[in-house]
Amino acid sequence: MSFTFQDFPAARDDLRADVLAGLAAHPKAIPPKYFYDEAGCRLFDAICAQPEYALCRTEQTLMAAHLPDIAATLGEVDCIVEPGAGDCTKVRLLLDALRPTHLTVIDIAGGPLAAAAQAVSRDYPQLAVAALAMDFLHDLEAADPCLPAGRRLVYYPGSSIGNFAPEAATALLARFRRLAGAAGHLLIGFDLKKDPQRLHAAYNDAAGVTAAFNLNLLARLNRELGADFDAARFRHYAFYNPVAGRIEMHLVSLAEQDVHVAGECFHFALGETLHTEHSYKFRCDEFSALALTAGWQLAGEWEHNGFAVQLFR
Ligand code: AVI
Repeated sequence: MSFTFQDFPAARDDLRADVLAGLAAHPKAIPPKYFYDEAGCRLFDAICAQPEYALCRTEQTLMAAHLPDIAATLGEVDCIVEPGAGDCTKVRLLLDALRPTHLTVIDIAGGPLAAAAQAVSRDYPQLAVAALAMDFLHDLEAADPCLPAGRRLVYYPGSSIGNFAPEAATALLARFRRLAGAAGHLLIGFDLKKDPQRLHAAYNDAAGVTAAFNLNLLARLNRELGADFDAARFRHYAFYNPVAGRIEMHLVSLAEQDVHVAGECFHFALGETLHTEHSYKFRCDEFSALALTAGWQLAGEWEHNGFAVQLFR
């Protein structure tokens, strides 16, 4: 059994600078990666358990059903790399099916990542596990020297790619292409376009968990940047925009108000929005075309109940 942990503090994101720039922009916006403090991670897990938000359950079902076929299409894999691996649950299924010699998991939350990766290492004694604490959006390339040569598989499940605008998504896929190397593959999961009512419901669950997840961002800014947001004066607002093919998530100001963040004052007009997330939905042909522009060739495709997984080489 081998387990290594490497910290890349220089590659960490900068909450203060990003939030101040986002609040000074028009319209105001904060990158969705800042949802995921400890409470945000717990709330996201709770979202995945809501009856309206089927995305995570559907991907699990799809993977379990099609794994033998996915493995057969992939062939031999030496190393699996998972950016944004979180608690390393999803990759376990792949380890069982593909039996690689190496696993590299990457996440910005170093503590939880190290614990999860160590548990994987205990359960798979033949596997060399490396955990890299870094913000891969800043510095994915720093992971390259930590990976063994050979057939690499980049695994990016959960429709996380949908949280990037098309240009940024293409750029990230191109970086995955370089990281995978000439013999490498990409296995990626994404949410499909479907009945807008179903999409709308998924981001407006009856229990209000998605609303709490969205508003938790303000609590995080109050705690970590000494801000004075009053969450009761903002409304969670999420809707499907069929023209852009995305869910848009906002916090709408219910009053004219001033908010102080890290010593700076920001004015919100009544009804002004703080944009917190885009969640793009795709058709299969749309997504493979996007990946093609990033240098990936479609090698396989599996679909289940409004969710898809595509394999690229
Ligand atoms: C992580 N990501 C794929 C989720 C999504 O559906 O875009 C985040 C989320 N936001 C609200 N609900 C879930």
